[in-house]
Amino acid sequence: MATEETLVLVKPDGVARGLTGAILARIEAKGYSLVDIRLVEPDRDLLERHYAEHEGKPFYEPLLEFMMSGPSVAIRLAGNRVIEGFRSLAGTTDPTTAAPGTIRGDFGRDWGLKVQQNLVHGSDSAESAARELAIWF
Ligand code: DAT
Ligand code: MG
Repeated sequence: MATEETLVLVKPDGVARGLTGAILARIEAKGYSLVDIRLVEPDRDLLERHYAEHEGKPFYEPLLEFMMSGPSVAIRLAGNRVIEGFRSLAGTTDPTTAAPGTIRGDFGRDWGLKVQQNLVHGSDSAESAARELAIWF
């Protein structure tokens, strides 16, 4: 049993579209535990730290602008292999090709935008989770 914690974000598109409850319902139905939850309006400094690995990529500036366009719901989530498990629930990055049954596959839209408005973030490793949780909480 490998109980872990991960950072989940319901991003500004998810909050603005009123999908926070639907996304939380899937997380709870899976059996993961909400350890902490808060509404955050991140500033540029926070987002530069969160997305440091993407600095310089073509979608970096649009990504930061999008993430500053409204509040996100930040969740400290715990569970057995939750890091991998939540990313599986979320689906692949591009909502156009994310599998049906996943959050991004079921709710994500293809607007042909410069940045993927794909509803959620989930940490991609134990190292990322520890780093990101310290940034958002
Ligand atoms: P993920 O959120 O699936 O971990 P990521 O870490 O590679 O994906 O990228 C962070 C975010 O940046 C992602 O959720 C949406 C945006 N993004 C990534 N790749 C992109 C691309 N090729 N075009 C537009 N936006 C992109
Ligand atoms: Mg990522």
